[in-house]
Amino acid sequence: MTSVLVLNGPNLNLLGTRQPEIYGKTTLADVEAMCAAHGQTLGIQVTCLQSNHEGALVDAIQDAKGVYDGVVLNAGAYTHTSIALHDAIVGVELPVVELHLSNIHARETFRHTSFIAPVAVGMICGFGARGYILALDALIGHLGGTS
Ligand code: CA2
Repeated sequence: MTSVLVLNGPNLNLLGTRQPEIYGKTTLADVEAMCAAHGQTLGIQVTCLQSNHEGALVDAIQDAKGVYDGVVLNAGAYTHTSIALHDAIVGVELPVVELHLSNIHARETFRHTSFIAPVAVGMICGFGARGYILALDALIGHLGGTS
């Protein structure tokens, strides 16, 4: 069975608690439940992880090799800073779909740069929590599935 890791980075555990005008009212638990339910619809296994720590995210990407077929990654603010995450993605040679709740290109200029984008299959941003569903569909389509 196709297996996908949905990996969320720093502060995304706060989803739904603050800044709903930017990130919506959906909690991380809601997002993870949505991903699991959509995985069932697609007939794939979805595992969700979140960490506030860059090294733990690097470990999760490295550990994904041989376990998962691809990764949906919302690296949070590390998107804009982390060469380590960029290198980890290159290192594992797994397809990664970059995902952001907000439209990072319509926000502060420091959010316009992504160290993930050059090594991702593609990016989905600006569609809120629904973006996770779109990202799963995009990843399964990329892997040769039906979506
Ligand atoms: O739009 C996204 O998904 C982001 O990855 C979210 C990051 C931000 O640094 C990126 O530029 C874009 C921030 C996640 C913080 O989430 C919070 C949610 C509620 C309250 C406080 C933070």
